[in-house]
Amino acid sequence: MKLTTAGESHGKALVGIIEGLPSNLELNIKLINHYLALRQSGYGRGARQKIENDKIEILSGVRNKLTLGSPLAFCIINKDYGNWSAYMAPEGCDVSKKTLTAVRPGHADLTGVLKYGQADARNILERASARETAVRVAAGAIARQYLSVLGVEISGYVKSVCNITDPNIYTFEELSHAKNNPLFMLDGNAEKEAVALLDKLKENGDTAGGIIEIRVKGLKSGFGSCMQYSTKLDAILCGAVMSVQAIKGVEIGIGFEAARLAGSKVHDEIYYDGNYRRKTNRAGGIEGGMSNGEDIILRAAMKPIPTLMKGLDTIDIATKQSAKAAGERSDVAAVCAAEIILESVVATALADVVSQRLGGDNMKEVTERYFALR
Ligand code: EPS
Repeated sequence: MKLTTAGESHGKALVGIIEGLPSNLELNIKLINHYLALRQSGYGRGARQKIENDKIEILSGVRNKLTLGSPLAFCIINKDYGNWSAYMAPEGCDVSKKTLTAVRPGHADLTGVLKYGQADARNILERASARETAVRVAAGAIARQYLSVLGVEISGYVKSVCNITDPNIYTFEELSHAKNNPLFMLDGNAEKEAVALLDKLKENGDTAGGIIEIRVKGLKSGFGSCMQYSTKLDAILCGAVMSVQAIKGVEIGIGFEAARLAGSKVHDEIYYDGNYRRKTNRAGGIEGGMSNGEDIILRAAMKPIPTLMKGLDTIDIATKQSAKAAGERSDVAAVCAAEIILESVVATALADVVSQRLGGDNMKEVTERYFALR
């Protein structure tokens, strides 16, 4: 199951093509739109989200709610294109009106213009923008529906915003409450502090990142492989997570903490009660590059958004003079969006791993093969 995305942030539309979906997967389109709306929500989002009302339009691969086994093509229309067609239209437009030359530290702007031979960083940022993640959320919502038939569920929450951290550990079921809260956090006190911090940062024209925890429940053991480096489940999931804009670190299970502890405090001891079980889950559900049947636990660090309203010191590439980086408009924090995006990319990567092991041209074959596994 492979996803290809296309689209510029202020172009006509974002586009996705998913290949490798089996036939007869029943899709709930409302659910896809629900996740798209969640991606747009959360405290700290900017003015763009008031313009957009992201909805999937399926163009091929589905008939009467059922997948056909053919490539599933879809688009999400950019409503803001109405305001940008004069500067973005492929048919011809005035590109001089919306140039960005005061390149933003931390964004793709400078390296992108040098690599692609551009004089205007807009030709870079339009594609590098995190708006592209709307496609990944829509695809993830489809992948989730495939996994859900197999009893595999994905959830998560925001663990930290900037330096404010929720120290608690939650059950998978408790995570479902997170999305009712303004910052998708579960600890009310931490969230209140985080909201106040974001308000202060906004006043100062600054931005914040955070830590997001994602969990997968119900995946049987043996997905991913120890036989070839490129097929290791942890490598695949970390790669998917790191491909999301602004993600700078990923850990699985106790992650970096494992480096500071003795082996006896790290590895999960095994017992047997009719099934093989582990006393703890510090490995985060993956051993030897394979799922071990425990919940997969993954945390990702998101850096602060690099578009700061107050502007950082930079160079204007048109004049080579010192300048303040372009402000545009910006989110103060997009940790809630990132939480939904990370659930989505994990779903898509996992659906690919599952479908590679099971094969199956239709959902009947897929489910029979999955439930026949030990
Ligand atoms: C985003 C849309 C963008 C930004 C943000 C993500 O909208 P605009 O550029 O029109 O304000 O809000 O993009 C970035 C953080 C970025 O660095 O490009 C979205 O829909 O998620």
